[in-house]
Amino acid sequence: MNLWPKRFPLFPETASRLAQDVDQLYFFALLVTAVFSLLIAALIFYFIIRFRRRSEDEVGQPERAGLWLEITWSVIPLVILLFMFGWGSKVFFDIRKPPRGAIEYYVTGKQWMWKFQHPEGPREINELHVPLGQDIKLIMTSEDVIHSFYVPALRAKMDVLPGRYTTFWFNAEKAGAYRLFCAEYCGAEHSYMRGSIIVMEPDDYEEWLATRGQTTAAAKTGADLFSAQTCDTCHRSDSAAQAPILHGLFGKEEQLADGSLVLVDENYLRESILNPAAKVVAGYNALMPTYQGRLSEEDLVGLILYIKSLGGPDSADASASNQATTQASSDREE
Ligand SMILES: [Cu+2]
Repeated sequence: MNLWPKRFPLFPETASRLAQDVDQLYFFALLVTAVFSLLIAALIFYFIIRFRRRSEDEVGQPERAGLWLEITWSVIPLVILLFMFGWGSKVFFDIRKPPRGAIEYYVTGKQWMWKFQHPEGPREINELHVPLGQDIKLIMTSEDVIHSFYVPALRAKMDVLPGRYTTFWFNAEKAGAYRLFCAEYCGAEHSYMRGSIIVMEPDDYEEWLATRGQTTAAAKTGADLFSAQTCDTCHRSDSAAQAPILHGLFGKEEQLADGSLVLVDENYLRESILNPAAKVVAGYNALMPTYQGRLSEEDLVGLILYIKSLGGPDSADASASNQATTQASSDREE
């Protein structure tokens, strides 16, 4: 239920339901602040007049507020603030937690541009075309300094950090072009580091994809790189394997040599490629050389996509996860 008008003057557009949620919370906080400010200001004026000094020799008597009055003015604000806290937490977690099955796009920030990698293969700079009404998850990293991915129409932003992946998600409800800004000062041309998110009707998006020359799926590029870098010498599925089998690995919990568990996600894969000795899986020797400085951010994304395409712990058939991106929002729990 949306209690608020669709569009506020002086406000950027709202392109998603989460953006509306943020606005509702924001306006509720504004309303509470305004009501209490006016109430307190009005009472101050009332008391100034009501309890004014009436003669030259009048001496004030100290007043003690009644217990119930004190309890009332403590408990009512407490309830209102806790309500705002609860509501704010709900919106915060909704923003931070991408739904399962969201379509995954990779974003690389760089002084001073945004680079995008579609799961279907196309790459874009400073423009990202996405379909309407789908859960879109962005997996983001930086090639140099800290940037921040900010789309005012989505009312959310996320820092983009070198050396790790952060995520951002949205589900656009309205087709159109929305401005993207870098919201973290990142050097001389920071203010030029902007772009647009172009939300298209699903049919138009398919058409747009078809016009892109490069149609090699990003996972395929990763697979080529995987053999070019001879990763397959050790990561193989027969008995000669010197290294963990990558089929069905993504999303699994692996036991490390020291007995601790690690979730195989993008950040773990990235660390294991660049700094293989950091978290060695139990039962294997630390044989793998580091690929630090030998792979670009795009190469890393390709390799991670390839490993993801080999399936996770729940996929009976490893190749099934290749289709995961196409069913996208169908299995999203609301
Ligand atoms: Cu930046």
